Amino acid sequence: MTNNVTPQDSNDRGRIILILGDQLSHDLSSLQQGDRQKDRLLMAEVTEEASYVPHHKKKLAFVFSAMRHFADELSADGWALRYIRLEDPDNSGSLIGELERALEQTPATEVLITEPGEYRLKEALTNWSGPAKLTMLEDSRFLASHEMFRNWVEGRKQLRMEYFYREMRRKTGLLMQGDDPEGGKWNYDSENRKPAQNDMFMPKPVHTDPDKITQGVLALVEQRFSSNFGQLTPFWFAVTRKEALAALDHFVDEALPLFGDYQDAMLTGEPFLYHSVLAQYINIGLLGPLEVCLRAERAYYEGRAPLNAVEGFIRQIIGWREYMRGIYWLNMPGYTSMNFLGATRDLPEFYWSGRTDMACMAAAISQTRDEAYAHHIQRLMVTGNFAMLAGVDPHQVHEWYLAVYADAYEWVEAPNVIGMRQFADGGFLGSKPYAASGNYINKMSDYCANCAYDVKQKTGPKACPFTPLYWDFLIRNREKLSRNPRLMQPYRTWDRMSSDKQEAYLSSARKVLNSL
Ligand code: FAD
Ligand code: DLZ
Ligand code: SF4
Repeated sequence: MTNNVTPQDSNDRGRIILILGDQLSHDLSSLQQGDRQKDRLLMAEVTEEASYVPHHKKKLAFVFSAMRHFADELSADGWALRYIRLEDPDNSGSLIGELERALEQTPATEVLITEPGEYRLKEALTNWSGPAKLTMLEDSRFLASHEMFRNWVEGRKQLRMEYFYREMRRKTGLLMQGDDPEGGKWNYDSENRKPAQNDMFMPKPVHTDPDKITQGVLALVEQRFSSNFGQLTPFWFAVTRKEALAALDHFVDEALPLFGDYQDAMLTGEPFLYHSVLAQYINIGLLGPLEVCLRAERAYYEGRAPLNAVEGFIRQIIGWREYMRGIYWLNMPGYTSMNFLGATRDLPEFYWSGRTDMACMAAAISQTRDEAYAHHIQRLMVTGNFAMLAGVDPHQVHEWYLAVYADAYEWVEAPNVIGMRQFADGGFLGSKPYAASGNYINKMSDYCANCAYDVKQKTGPKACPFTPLYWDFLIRNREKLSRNPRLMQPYRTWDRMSSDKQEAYLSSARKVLNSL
């Protein structure tokens, strides 16, 4: 990748700067290096990007509307911009097709692009041999460059996010007092595991009314993607930087103070609790990860939010988010087809319909359908946990997550799903599979109280399906997992059970699996 391109490098015909749908940042490296007088911008809505997985309708509307608003801002800023809409009759359907069409109509000697977030597109562009030289710039919106991550990885036997996170705290200076972490501890997670009650005040994320542009996009999505998953309206996402900043302010003022305490809680009818609902804005470029963290840090220093909340929030962004990206690029290609546990079951149909008697699954899936959103613990401990316990093919699980969430891009989704969630990478990312029975869900939510199954029953037709599946998962994968030090205890517990009890678990699990 080249970092030092100047306008003088190109000849009189100027350059084309291709801006992707998740690169909607005015400080994007390609825009920073561009020349308003000579260069031309290209943005294109294309079928290929809109259908590499069957994206949720709200995600499609969000991306297209944010792209159109960003294009208007760039034009107002004095850039010459070619914007191709999805409904344009000459639209070739792919980004490369649109690049070639733009070059045919107005030749240029160079194409400038900030590195795409996904391997698939980076490969396609890198291998492109069109009539212009292609220069790819690093994506400086991330806080850890590829080089920094590779250096951090080098020589380590084990990669653990916690140590990477400490590096990132030092690098950014966030919540640091000299060389020491604010408050004396790096991580306050042990304070962040309270279950929530439904009489608590829950701040709702800011709802932005669709303007004319968004209304046009909503009609387009309804017309072109009517059979895609998800509820299109009410549509309330922010689609401009200004609106996303308002959403950030609202989160910091209203929800951040309790973000930490209830980070792992789940509650019927409360899809957002104290979560920020900002990932879609950060991932598309409307907000920068550092500015988001700085706002949260300021709230702490001004006494408006406690340390456990602010540290927890900042860790998700400079820790997990950057770490996931590093893991992705370290392992691509190939990461998305890993299947360490050899799981082959098809994704059950109810992941799309939400029709299941399991109250926790129905809640997580129906809110995913309505909002293109579920918070971390729902993704991790409900839908993802069930898929792993049931032995669902991790690639199908990956494609589901990539499709259904407004914040889903492969660079962040795949490490979360293939690595952290499904253990399909065999422990490259996490030290053990996150397998949990119904007890965990019962402790952290109120779902079980309204479920057709009984979380207290361990076996039999009324038993919570998670519990027999948990044991079945461990036994099914014993050869691959039993040497994992963090799983010794459950295997010892199993071995101490009577054979009748063991058989009761396994036969209950078989019945659940046969019913899927
Ligand atoms: P909050 O709970 O408010 O967290 C604050 C911010 O921290 C988020 O906005 C996000 O930017 C960041 N963050 C938190 N956890 C993670 C994480 N594990 N990895 C990366 N960033 C994190 N996140 C995505 O952005 N896109 C995805 O496609 C995605 N897929 C996931 C799939 C699974 C199976 C799991 C377990 C997690 C996934 N995550 C994904 C991480 C996390 O669930 C979402 O970032 C979060 O739920 C978004 O909601 P929020 O903005 O309210 O987050
Ligand atoms: C997600 C998405 C969608 C739905 N549509 C477009 C599009 O029409 N044009 C575009 O440039 N980008 C789109 N995107 C975002 C891209 O898929 C994203 O840039 C790549 O996956 C790389 O991260
Ligand atoms: Fe989910 Fe089991 Fe609780 Fe039902 S009983 S809500 S299936 S954890």
